[in-house]
Parts: sequence; structure tokens; C-alpha cells
Amino acid sequence: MFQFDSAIVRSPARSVVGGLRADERQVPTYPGIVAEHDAYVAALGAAGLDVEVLPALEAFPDSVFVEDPALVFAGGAVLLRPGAPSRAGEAGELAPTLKQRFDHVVALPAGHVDGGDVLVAPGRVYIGLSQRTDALGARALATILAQFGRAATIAPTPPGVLHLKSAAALIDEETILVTEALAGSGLFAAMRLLVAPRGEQQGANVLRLNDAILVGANYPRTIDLLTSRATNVVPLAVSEVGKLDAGLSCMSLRWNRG
Ligand code: CIR
Repeated sequence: MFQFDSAIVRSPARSVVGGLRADERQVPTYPGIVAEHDAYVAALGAAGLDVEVLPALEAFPDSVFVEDPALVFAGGAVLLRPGAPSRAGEAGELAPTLKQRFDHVVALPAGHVDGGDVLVAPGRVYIGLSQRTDALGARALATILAQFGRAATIAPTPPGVLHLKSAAALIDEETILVTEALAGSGLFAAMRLLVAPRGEQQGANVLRLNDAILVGANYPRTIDLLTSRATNVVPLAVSEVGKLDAGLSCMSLRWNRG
């Protein structure tokens, strides 16, 4: 489940400073985003992944958040249909790379799904309905996942967060770090819940890769919580990407080539 040997990332474009965000007053700097992205790519390498860095796309300010236009598995890839109009073209930009890397590449036929709303858990894929992911897209993705032999559950993404994975991340096979809002939803009833510390809700978007857990450096209580359960906890700066409502999972596509 957490064995990964391959990743795709995309360099930030200078236009990233104009990326989508809920709070227009928060403006990141281009060098700040580049520094956070560089450290992230280095952390993926240190965790044992081969990382392909795709070139920046100036026409797509949010294209550094490469998780949203596609979903990848060991067995194949799905080209998604991001829900924000300014991001719609990002899947097409990824298609040639994914076709090189995967034998089976399927395009979502209808509706909208952002990869940030798709959480792959042992035995089940959770698809969150959000401002970016609609019921038509979620159902179409569930049908494709069934062809890959994976069961899906469609449920609302909690209000106040951009994506389902802004509020939830797997720590191990049985344990999921969730915000209080999501803990109360009953969605992950089959799993052991670890609730994100008060005031650190945005810190729930951690990323488990092999034996490493990447976590935002500005969430000290989340770091403590994880350190009590895992040996290789890697804090990374995320305050600049955080201004664009982004976290750690959204900057890569990860899979196990085997
Ligand atoms: C957006 O609003 O689409 C970007 N500014 C942030 C995307 C973050 N993606 C993710 O959490 N999967």
C-alpha cells in the first residue's frame, strides 16, 4: 500500500503566484514556491522514489499541483477532469507522459473529479464530492475503478476544505489522520482514526511514502503526534503552497512500478 518507487512532479510556473485560492489576500512568491517544491522533490528522492520532473506550464498557474488532473495505480492511470475551468487543460498536458509510463490509460468520460478528492485506502477508494468533484464525475470514476478491480465509496468532502485529502491522509494500513469534522462523519468507520490536533487542521494532509511520513513543518503538534508512532517523520515547509490551498499530497503522482 505504501510502497512507492516512482513519482511525477511538475516544476512551478512563474504564473503560480496567480493560482487559485480561497483567500485572495494570500499571495505566495515564486521563489518561495520553488524552494518548497525543490525540498519536496528532494524528500521524495530520499524516501526512495525515482522522480520525473516535468517542465513548467506558464498557461496553467496551478499545474504544479499535478495530483489533481490524474490518478495513478500500479496497473494504470486515469486522466481526470479537474473541476476548475482554469485547470481543465492540465489532464491533456499530462496524457503523453502517462501513456509512456502506463499500459492502461483511461480518460474520465463525464463530470468533474480533482485527484485531491480521491483517497486510495486498502481495499477501497474514497471519492469526495466537493466544489471541484461532482456526482457525475465521481460515479464515472467509480465505474472505471471497478474495471481496475477497486471498490469505491462516494461521500461529501467536509465544508471548509478544498479537497477530501485536505482533511485526511493514511498513516498506515489501518490508521487515518483526519480533521475533527471528518472524524465525526463516520466515513472511515472501518479504520482507526487519529484526529488532527486542534488548530492544525491543515496539517492533516501528510504523505506516507515507504517508511517516511512527510508533514508540514508549521504543524508542531501534528509532528509530535506522528513522531510517537513512526520513526521517519520528515517536516517540510508548506507555508507558501498553503497560500494556494495546497499541501503535500498534491505536488506529486506516486506509484509502484515494481
Ligand atoms: C487549486 O485551487 O486547485 C490549487 N490552488 C490547489 C490545489 C491543491 N491540490 C490538492 O490539494 N490536491
